[in-house]
Amino acid sequence: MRAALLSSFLLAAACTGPSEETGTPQADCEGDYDVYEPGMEIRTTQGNFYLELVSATPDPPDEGVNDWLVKVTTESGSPVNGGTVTITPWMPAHGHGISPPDYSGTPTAGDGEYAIPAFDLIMPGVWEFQTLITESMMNDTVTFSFCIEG
Ligand SMILES: [Cu+2]
Repeated sequence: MRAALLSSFLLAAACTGPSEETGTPQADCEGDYDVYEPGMEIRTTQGNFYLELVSATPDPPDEGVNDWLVKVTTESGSPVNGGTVTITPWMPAHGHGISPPDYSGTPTAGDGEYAIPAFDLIMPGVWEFQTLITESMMNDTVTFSFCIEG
C-alpha cells in the first residue's frame, strides 16, 4: 500500500502538463512544452513566417503515426506557396530523433498549405519539432514541443 501511494505521488509530481488537473494518466513529460490546439500559430525565430498547425491526426498528436497539415504565411499574412517546410522530430531527453529524420511538406491545393509526410513518434514523452521554412532567398526556423502521452 505504501509503495503504491509513493509511486502515484512521484508520477503526479513529474507531470506539469495541463492533464494534471483532470487526473488523466500521461507520459512522464518534464520541463516546458507547448499545448497543441488545431489552428495554433507559431511564429518563426526571426519573425519571417508564421507556421499554422491546421490539423493533426491523431488530435492531439500522439505516440505512433502522425499526419499533419500545416500552413505557412509571411509576416504580413500572405500564404507562402512554392516554399519548403521541413519538420525534424527530436526527443531531447533521450537525444534521438526518428528514422528517417526529416519530413518535408508537399504543397496541397495552395493557400500556403503543406501536407507533412506521416511520421512515427516511437515513444511517449516530450518531443521537439525542429522546423525549417524557406521561401526563395529567405529562411527561418522555429522549434516547438508537445507532450506525447502515448
Ligand atoms: Cu526517447
